[in-house]
Amino acid sequence: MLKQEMADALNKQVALEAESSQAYLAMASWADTLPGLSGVSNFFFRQSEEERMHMLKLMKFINERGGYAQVPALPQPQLTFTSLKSAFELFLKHELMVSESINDLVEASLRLKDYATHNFLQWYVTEQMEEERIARMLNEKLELIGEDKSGLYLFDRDIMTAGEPGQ
Ligand code: OFO
Repeated sequence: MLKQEMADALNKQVALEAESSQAYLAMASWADTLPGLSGVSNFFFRQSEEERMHMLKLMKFINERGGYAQVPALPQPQLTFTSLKSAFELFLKHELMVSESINDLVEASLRLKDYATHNFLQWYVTEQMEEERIARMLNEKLELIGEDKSGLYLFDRDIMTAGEPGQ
């Protein structure tokens, strides 16, 4: 049975995953309106779906352990970006923030001696490591490319498979 403090903390994470999904959905739609960036747009649509899956996984866990997973109210995410680089910088910043939040949850689970939640959270720890790696790698690529149009063309093509095994 989940302690109230743990259930509340997990519900905050539900909201954060939902916010992440919305934030990346906004990035996807923004990129979708720009010429030649269908790879970037697809990438963010995919990320948005993944975040929703992370949210659902948490909700199921909370309910299965006797808590009540609450559907959160969401603020409107940022809708436009000054550049592709700024969108990807925000993506990395957001992932780092989510990682910190997961770390706080792990810490709370240990403090409350909730080892089932601690075990459940390991999946999120691993997932965040991978998402941070991808976000960093994409930011580094954009840094290298600068204003080079052919570089951007290749970036958009390569990002189609970013996040898949071996990438
Ligand atoms: Fe939910 O994995 Fe990133 O944020």
